[in-house]
Amino acid sequence: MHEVSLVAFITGATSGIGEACARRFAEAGWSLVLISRRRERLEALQQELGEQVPVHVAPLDVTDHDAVARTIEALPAPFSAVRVLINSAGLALGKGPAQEAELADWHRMIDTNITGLANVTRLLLPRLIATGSGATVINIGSIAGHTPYPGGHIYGATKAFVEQFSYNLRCDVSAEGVRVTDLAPGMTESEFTLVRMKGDASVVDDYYRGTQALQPHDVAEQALHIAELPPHISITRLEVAPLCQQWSPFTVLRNDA
Ligand code: NDP
Ligand code: 8X3
Repeated sequence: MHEVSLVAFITGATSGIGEACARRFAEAGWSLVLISRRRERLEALQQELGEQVPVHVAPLDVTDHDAVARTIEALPAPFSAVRVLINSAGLALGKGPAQEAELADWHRMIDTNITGLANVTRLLLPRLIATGSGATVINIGSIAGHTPYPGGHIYGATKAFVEQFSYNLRCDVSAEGVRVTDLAPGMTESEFTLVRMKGDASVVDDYYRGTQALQPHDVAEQALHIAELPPHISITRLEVAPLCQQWSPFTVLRNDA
């Protein structure tokens, strides 16, 4: 096995932005701890990236506090000095208006994007603080946390949580040498839309049609840049969107239509 170097702990590592971060950090020589629910994908990644760097994988659901605690507690010694945490596990469910949304979908977004992120962050903080200078938490927020849009309801609100939590966390841990960033992407082509549309691939093709959306590796490049900055530089929030994605003008509802 290769010698364990800087360790990046990445959630949501089996797809999209998290997977791209795993690949990009491995390319840059970082050792990896990879977290997600789908065991086969994690093991395939371990086999592939393990050719380059040491990789430890743990299949788990970030909403399961006890499983997260057990996994962090049981990290093999070489992987326990974590320098970077990337919280990428997350999802949106549904695109219809709030009044037609499934309440169960709202709960799942809150559980994953808020509770799951809080579980991993709180339980890993002692390790990041022990690493000290240069340690970094990169929370994958979203432009949806800042900019409202129809159908964004709970999803956007969970990402507003990610933004504010990142700022508040920074207040507490910067004296310990730990940096915190809200890395907020716009439209990124991944399994995100397939998950949001509950497996309806026809909607996915239509959504990305005629666009040049961000690719997960575009976001991973930003994450690596943030992690490898000199320890005195802290990017508080970085919003990155494809050029093709634009704000809307205000919509005015008229009663004479
Ligand atoms: P993907 O659907 O491609 O990836 C999501 C990842 O999260 C998967 O690896 C999935 O793995 C994991 N995951 C989901 N739920 C859980 C859970 N309960 N426990 C552990 N892992 C979980 O989407 P993206 O890569 O695009 O999304 C990553 C993050 O980026 C999300 O937080 C999303 O909100 C955010 N984002 C995405 C944008 C986009 O347009 N794609 C834009 C802005 C932000 P598994 O199923 O194996 O558990
Ligand atoms: C996902 C980005 O634009 O689909 O966070 O809401 S968007």
